[in-house]
Amino acid sequence: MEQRLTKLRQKMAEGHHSALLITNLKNIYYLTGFWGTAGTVLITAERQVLITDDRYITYAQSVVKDFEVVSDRDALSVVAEILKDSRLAELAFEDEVSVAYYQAMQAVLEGVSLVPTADLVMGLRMIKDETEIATIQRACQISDQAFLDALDFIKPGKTELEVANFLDFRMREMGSEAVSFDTIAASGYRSAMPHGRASNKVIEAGDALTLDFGCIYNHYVSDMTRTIYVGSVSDEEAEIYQTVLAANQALIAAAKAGMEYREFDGVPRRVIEEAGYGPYFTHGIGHGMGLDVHEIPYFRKTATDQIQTGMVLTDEPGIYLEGKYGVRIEDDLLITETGCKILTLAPKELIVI
Ligand SMILES: [Mn+2]
Repeated sequence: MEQRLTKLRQKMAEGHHSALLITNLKNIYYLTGFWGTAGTVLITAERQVLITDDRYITYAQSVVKDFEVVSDRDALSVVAEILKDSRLAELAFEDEVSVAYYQAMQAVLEGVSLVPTADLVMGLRMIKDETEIATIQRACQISDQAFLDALDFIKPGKTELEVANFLDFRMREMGSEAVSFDTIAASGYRSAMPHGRASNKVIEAGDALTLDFGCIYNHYVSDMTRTIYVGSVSDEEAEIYQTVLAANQALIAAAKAGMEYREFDGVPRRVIEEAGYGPYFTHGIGHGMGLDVHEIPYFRKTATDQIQTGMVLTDEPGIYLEGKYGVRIEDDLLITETGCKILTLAPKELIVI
């Protein structure tokens, strides 16, 4: 954690920021170890202060090591005082704050010039350290096992919600604290909806079933997708499945540090285009993940930034034939110097149950 603070101060210096206000609660957790709903962090060259309230103070004092911890429900007034004492007239802040919060800053921090910043802490969070990787790996193991167990549970006659609840419950039984997002269980024609949240639809023999789910383990997420077939699979569905799988695997074979963002998206997309299904792959290839299930980087077709060692990225190509069915296969990849390591290890061969 100390290293994270040192790196952040370097970035502050590069941007000529003498004081930085952090309000994103996950960024606060990343820097301090404090996890709560009331937290504000101020960092200057000499001081680092976490301001919370009385509900959290005992906990905060026990977990936060390198920060001054203050309890005050009026955090911005505390910030104003510190800036005044330190003779600082400028405050950088995270540009994701609400308009209402910005107006409160203007009112309480009168005379202080407010400088919006983007991705200062998120930029650090993009590269995972060993502890973070081990935690994400555990989250992935839990979702892998839940998927394997669900294969015995899924039968014609069950509803999508029953399957989603099964997955969610199994992941909690194995030590996860929550799901990463509302579990997607989309069967039959609904599998053509990339984000078909579980519904009361009954799963029937002959349905494709796409399950996109993940868990939160010690604050870090997993995010995986598998498509399986109930009872039988048609030739066209099998062809689409093999195409999506080939795209997913082409990226696994090619991904390594130094690859441009546009290639990270382009390599698997070309596999689908060459098979004639280009127009039916309607979303991006993936995203970064960690404390958030969607975090930088994202992959635009023109971006020439390079992926880096220590990024954890999803590889999730899909093909969706509206009104008929769809396929998506999603893995979580750790980028390394020479390639990538697959963190989600649930089977990917075409499964008919
Ligand atoms: Mn995803």
